[in-house]
Amino acid sequence: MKILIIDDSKIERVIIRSYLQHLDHEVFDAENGETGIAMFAECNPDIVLLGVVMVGINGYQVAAQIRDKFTDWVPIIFLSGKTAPEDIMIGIEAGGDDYLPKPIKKQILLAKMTAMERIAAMRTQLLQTTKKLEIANEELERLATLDGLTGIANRRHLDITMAKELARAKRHAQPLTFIIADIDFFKKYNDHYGHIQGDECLKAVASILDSSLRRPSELVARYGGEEFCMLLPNTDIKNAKLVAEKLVNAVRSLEFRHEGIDKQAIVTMSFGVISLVPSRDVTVKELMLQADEKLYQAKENGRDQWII
Ligand code: GH3
Ligand code: MG
Ligand code: MG
Ligand code: MG
Repeated sequence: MKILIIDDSKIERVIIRSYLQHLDHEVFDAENGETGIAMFAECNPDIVLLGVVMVGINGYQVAAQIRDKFTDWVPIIFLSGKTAPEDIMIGIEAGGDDYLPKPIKKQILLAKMTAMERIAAMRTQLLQTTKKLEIANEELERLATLDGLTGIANRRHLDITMAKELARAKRHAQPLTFIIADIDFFKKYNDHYGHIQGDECLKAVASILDSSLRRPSELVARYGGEEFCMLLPNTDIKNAKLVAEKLVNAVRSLEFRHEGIDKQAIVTMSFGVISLVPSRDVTVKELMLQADEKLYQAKENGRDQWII
């Protein structure tokens, strides 16, 4: 342990040093409060042994300043000839952890130091555990935003982001584009290839949609089943059309065979697109319904296309 002794009596400092001498401690000492505080910052002690009556600032003030300036807790034990109950009270209230009357008995000092060391070790362990929990919590929070199968954003994250982005678009009177996409004839795909391969297809589709929209503000989420949503802040109709065309082609470019339809067929997707500068009364639900309506039209119109 690193031990800092702050006491203006040289004899006292020498005596305490002698008590600690044969133990494996590194001992620093200061002859007044000001030097003691400076030394505290410098040597980063594990424990402070602090006199009370000193020239300049007294021990109570030293303890209070240490507690005030340094957030990390270090045990402080007062060593003082002032032993009235109120002295002890003041010392503890100032930030001390224990209070030993002078003349100091070696065994008592060492025993009290051991107790403080134990508390400090428990505290360190607790801080480490807290840190680990914080990291684990962050990871859990991140995982809670992801879809288990495809690894892209999930419905929950989509709902939260949509509410936020809709509010932002309203606030800044900016355009917002929202897209719902649905794989064409996916039931037939599952029927033909089985659900395991169906899942592979979902992963590939999610991945190509996700990598087609790379701006940090753009969100691709799995809405559920074989339906995906895309949210593009600050994107107007003109750009929305370009994006939709790009997405239709991106899914085609996977060239995922779909013999459940016919020998030459590949997996395609239909997209319902809406783009608007939202007025104050527009809701997330309305955006969803409108995009869904466009998606329905794309399906009716022969699939493998976008409708805005
Ligand atoms: P349409 O072109 O009209 O969209 O036809 P569709 O067959 O794709 O539409 P429908 O909604 O009837 O079928 C969706 C299918 O998606 C049914 C379901 O078995 C499948 N599906 C939903 N979630 C999953 C999943 O997580 N994994 C797999 N493999 N299939 C899924
Ligand atoms: Mg569907
Ligand atoms: Mg469907
Ligand atoms: Mg479908």
